[in-house]
Amino acid sequence: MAEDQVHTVERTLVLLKPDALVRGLGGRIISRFEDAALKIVGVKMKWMDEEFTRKHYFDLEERLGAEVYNLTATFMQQGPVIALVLEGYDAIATVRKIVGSTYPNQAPAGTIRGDLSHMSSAGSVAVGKAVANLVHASGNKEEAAQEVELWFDKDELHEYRTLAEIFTN
Ligand code: IDP
Repeated sequence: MAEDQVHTVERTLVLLKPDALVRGLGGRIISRFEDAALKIVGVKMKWMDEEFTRKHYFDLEERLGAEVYNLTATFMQQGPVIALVLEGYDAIATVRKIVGSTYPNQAPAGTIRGDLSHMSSAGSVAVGKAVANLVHASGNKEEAAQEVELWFDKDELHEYRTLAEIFTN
């Protein structure tokens, strides 16, 4: 079997950003992950502060500049977020596919960002607003490991079998 056909069970971090919660979209967004057989193994609600935001987006300023970092940090601290650890086959790439690309106007229909973002969410440095794209999802294996560790203690992550796992094992 070619390496790219080997599917492994992974864990990834998802944040429902403040815009998702104020719009009452939490349940619908979580359902999309559950529909794709991603299992919730950790969940918490948190109000991010400056120090924690810096830890979470530790490389954003270097990647996209101070203005994008500052807009994003302010946006993320406007309200609480829900953090989830999702587990499943190829969870990191699967979640990114379900979430869609960063800029809502470029995210395809069928993705969370493509379907549920408002036009007014298309922020930019020019208009002085962060891109309000509802969800954060770890970008790769290294980021997923770092982010899960940042957000959750080991005893906050849970092991159990879904009905599908019980029937197939
Ligand atoms: P991602 O969330 O799709 O992985 P990143 O490049 O890691 O995208 O950017 C982190 C977050 O910063 C984005 O989700 C978005 O909320 C915000 N952001 C990214 N680029 C811009 C921009 O050009 N203007 C304003 N906010 C931005």
